[in-house]
Amino acid sequence: MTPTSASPPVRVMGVINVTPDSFSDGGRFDDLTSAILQARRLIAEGVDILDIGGESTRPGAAPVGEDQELDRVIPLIRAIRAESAIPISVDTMTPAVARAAVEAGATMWNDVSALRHAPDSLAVAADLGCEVVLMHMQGEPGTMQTEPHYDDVVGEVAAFLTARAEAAQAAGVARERIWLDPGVGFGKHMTRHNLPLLAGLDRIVALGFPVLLGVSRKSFISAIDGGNVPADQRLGGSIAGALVGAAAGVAAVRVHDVRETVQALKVWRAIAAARAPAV
Ligand code: HH2
Repeated sequence: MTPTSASPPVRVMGVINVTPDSFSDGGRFDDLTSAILQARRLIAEGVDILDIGGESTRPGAAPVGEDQELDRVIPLIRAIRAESAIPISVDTMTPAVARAAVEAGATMWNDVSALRHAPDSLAVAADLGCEVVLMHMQGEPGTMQTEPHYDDVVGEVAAFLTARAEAAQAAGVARERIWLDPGVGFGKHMTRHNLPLLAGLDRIVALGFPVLLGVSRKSFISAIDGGNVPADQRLGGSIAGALVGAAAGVAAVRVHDVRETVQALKVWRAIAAARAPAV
């Protein structure tokens, strides 16, 4: 997709994991003070949305109890909201955490289970009236990378997301509040599934909902680049993925490196707009 001066810029969602074990920033922001400083830093770097998570979803991560998840995310959301109007998303599969987060000032529920994790997820999302991200995942976080299988990964992800968007609307979630996310790395073979999915992103965008894309620092970048690249050295691949998303028309990218991504998207947009015919 070639942007014009009229197309909205791709938004940048900055990740803050208040966890000891997230795959790339685990342990860095798991006390309130360092998490608040990181939020301020990402805001200064031009972030559009902050995504706050209190439970790692990496394969094999230990599940976290509801009370612990609340203790991790709610004070941070409150503290950010006390000093900024920045949109805040909460990355959780637990309806009670989403509810408390929205009460504390979050505006979006980012659910990697696409509102399937708890029996009341759909009803709570409808009741909260916030924006909701429905993400595709094959299997459960603990085991999803064991043997993922697809006959047609783009078609199956698109069909799943369509069905979840329909279920959300049937439960009372307003259509204009629904976002879709293809779930790169969630129950997908490193290259055989993630790469065709990224190459076919335009088909997910064509479903007609804003699309959020998360490729930042993910393992497939290391797999392509020799197989042994630590998470904090995957910036080049992360930016390549963000630009592929931008070209396919995603509405937002979920990233750890905000400043660099904001700059890459600005440059991409300026060049692409210069190529568009004058109107
Ligand atoms: N990826 C991660 C977590 N949440 N949410 C959405 N919507 N899309 C994603 O691609 C996505 C997500 C995994 O990344 P991270 O939060 O850095 O790691 P961890 O799950 O280990 O906390």
